[in-house]
Amino acid sequence: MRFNKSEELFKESQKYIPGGVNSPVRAFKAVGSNPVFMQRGEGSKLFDVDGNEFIDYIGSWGPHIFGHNPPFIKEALLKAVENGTSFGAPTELEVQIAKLITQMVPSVEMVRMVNSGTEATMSAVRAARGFTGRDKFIKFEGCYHGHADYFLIKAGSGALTFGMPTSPGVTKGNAADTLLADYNDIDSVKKIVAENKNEIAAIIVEPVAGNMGVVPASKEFLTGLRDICSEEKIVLIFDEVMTGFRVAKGGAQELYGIKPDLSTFGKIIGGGLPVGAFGGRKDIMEIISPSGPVYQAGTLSGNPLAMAAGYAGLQYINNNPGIYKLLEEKSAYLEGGIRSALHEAKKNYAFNRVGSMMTLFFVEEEVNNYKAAVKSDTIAFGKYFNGMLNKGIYLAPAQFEAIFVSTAHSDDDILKTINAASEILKKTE
Ligand code: HOZ
Repeated sequence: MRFNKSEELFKESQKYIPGGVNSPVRAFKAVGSNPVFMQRGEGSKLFDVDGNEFIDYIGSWGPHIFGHNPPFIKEALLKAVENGTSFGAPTELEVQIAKLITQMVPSVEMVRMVNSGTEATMSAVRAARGFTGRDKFIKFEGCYHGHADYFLIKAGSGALTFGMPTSPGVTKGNAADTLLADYNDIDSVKKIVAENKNEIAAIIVEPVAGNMGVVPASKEFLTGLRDICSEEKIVLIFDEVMTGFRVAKGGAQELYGIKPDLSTFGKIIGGGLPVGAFGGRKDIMEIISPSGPVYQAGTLSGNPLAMAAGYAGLQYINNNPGIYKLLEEKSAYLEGGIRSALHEAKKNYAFNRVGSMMTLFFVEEEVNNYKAAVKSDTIAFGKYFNGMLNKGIYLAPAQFEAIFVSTAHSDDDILKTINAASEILKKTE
């Protein structure tokens, strides 16, 4: 494959944009190559500026559960744009989407729209702090909740990929209120809670971690968190920015049967447009301005274009519950094929999957937390990634990320992916 035009654009972009990209992971730094500049997405495919075609497993990092540019979302957007792009005033659509979310995710009694997952998580923590009158919160090593200062402490995703899980620019004061526990280790949480009695506002967790690669929480762990939060009057926040409407209609909380106090969403909720949301118990949500004193605002929040795309997507999911069975079948087919390819290549790498989110870890031991994930051979992963890219398979360009299957991936797409993996894994030392 040739990437001449992408190479040229990357040279040019580095003059004007830090690192040449508007978000770090997409720079391909972690896999020792340069980013591919994309031009168009359709169904399961992405097409780049050099005319190359890829089977895409990033799906804009999760939102494209139906593949790129599904007709019903495109139609909804085109219709909405006829009426204008932004009002900074309430619309009927905001009421409809809020109502639909509360129906699809029963723990969400009230919801506030924002513009990204980062805004959702930072607002949820602020709400929890305002509600409890406490400052500290617990997060887990390797979990990523966006880039607000106090989350960038032992964070996942790009922060972990680029070896800066704790970011410069975060003040000691900010860091002091972030308490770190080990994912899937309830004793580490109990210890911190005992040492900080009546000082912890919230525990925030990805119920299926997606930002140290895919690492599911055990049911016992999440149940343990629920019990501790109820006993200690701590607000339990599920960060479902990746898992919401992706692993089940009601998100990971439906899969596990556990009700958080607050949840955060992003990705699918905007149908591919920049949207996030946080919601949950009415008594907590009513602390948010203007019904309560905790300030939270945004001119573009509930933007009519974003709401139109998001509502079309959520309605489709709500009316077609069969899509999760379809996603499971496609994803299981891909998992089975990759596992066979690993077996043929005599590699015993860990493969974690929850529904249509998955990660192949280049480490021959079970990955159930951050410490295990970071043992992965990222050099070998880089070789695998570049080998797959050259065969037209577009994976997440970092070990500590998820790949996503959409309803648009055909059996033929998946078979091509398995065949490519089988060839590349045999060559990857
Ligand atoms: N936060 C995304 C990965 N979990 C990366 C988004 C991007 O770089 O575009």
